[in-house]
Amino acid sequence: MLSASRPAVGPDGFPGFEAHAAMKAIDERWTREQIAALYHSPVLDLIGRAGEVHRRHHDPSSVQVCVLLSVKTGGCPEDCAYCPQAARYQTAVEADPLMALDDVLAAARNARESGATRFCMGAAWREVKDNSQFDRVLDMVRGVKDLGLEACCTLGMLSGAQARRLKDAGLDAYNHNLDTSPEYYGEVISTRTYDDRLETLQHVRDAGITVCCGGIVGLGESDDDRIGMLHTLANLPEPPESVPINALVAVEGTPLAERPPVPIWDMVRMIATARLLMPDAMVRLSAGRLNMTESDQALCFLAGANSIFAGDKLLTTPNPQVDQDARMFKTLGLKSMPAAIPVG
Ligand code: SAM
Ligand code: DTB
Ligand code: SF4
Repeated sequence: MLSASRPAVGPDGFPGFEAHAAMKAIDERWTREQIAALYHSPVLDLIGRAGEVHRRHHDPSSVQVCVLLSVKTGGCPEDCAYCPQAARYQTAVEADPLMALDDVLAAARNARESGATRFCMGAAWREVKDNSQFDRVLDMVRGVKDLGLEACCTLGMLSGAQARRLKDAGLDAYNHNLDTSPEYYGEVISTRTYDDRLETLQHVRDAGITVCCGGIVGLGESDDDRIGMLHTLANLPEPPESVPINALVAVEGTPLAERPPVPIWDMVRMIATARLLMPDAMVRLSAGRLNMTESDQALCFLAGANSIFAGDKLLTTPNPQVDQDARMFKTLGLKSMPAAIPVG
């Protein structure tokens, strides 16, 4: 089923993968063993190889700037252990109902003026319901598209029909993260399953919306769990166009509040391995940049990251200031990428 798009050999320049690749089952583009070999290779070598692949598939000086907006905040019935928006944890996040259309479009206009080309709207929902709130989100998508921005939503689980309505409204991308490996998922979330996530991803794909799917480093998962998540992503029937790699933002009141910060080398290994497995994807250095120095982030760009979320807030947690990112772009010689998806 997947053999058509399966590469005959491993990542360009990695010797010793040919025989292994030829022996693999046809429904698997990448084996866990291959991914583990990449992930565990000496880190400078891994960065170098990923950088080569990055340069072959993308302009390495171009970084897409995305802006997030929480259009419906907090009060979520799910129990994701990392999330400050889950109603069951006592966090500083205050629940807010679905924003008014005009306020969302004003934020999108600001995002465009600050140089962003992709606008991502998040809602703290378990799933989308067919009601007037969904109708309003569809209007938000139409409005964001009219501004010439790529439009992305992350709203929880979706049916096939809901995905088609989002597509008809002009949605470019849907973010729905797998977060971790299938084995570790139950340690982090109990109110839905990995298969629920995969089902929504399939609805998104079937509707012709591009898939944005990644995960979080620092949940207490093992290297094997990180490899397991990348294995799932790289072997989806079609790999995601967009892969956000988040470092956990440990928020007081959540069960993961005391998790130690993620070592930068773990982020680098995840990003570089994702880049090698999914050469054409946008690999997004997502949550957690506030704890990273400029040089930490430079390592992530060298390893193949080519997008960030900008603006002083992610969904509910702080993010570097816009002028700080502007200085970083100048120092590193990076430029803001035009919209990757044709707009208008
Ligand atoms: N409710 C929807 C859902 O879960 O799909 C959409 C919003 S949810 C906040 C979007 C993603 O943000 C999650 O899948 C998770 O990967 C990421 N996220 C949430 N809290 C985070 C945290 N504290 N640190 C890092 N990433 C986080
Ligand atoms: C993704 O993978 N990371 C973004 C976006 N997709 C929606 C969200 C990060 C949220 C971090 C915690 C917060 O600010 O609430
Ligand atoms: Fe709800 Fe999404 Fe947070 Fe989970 S990650 S608690 S589904 S808002």
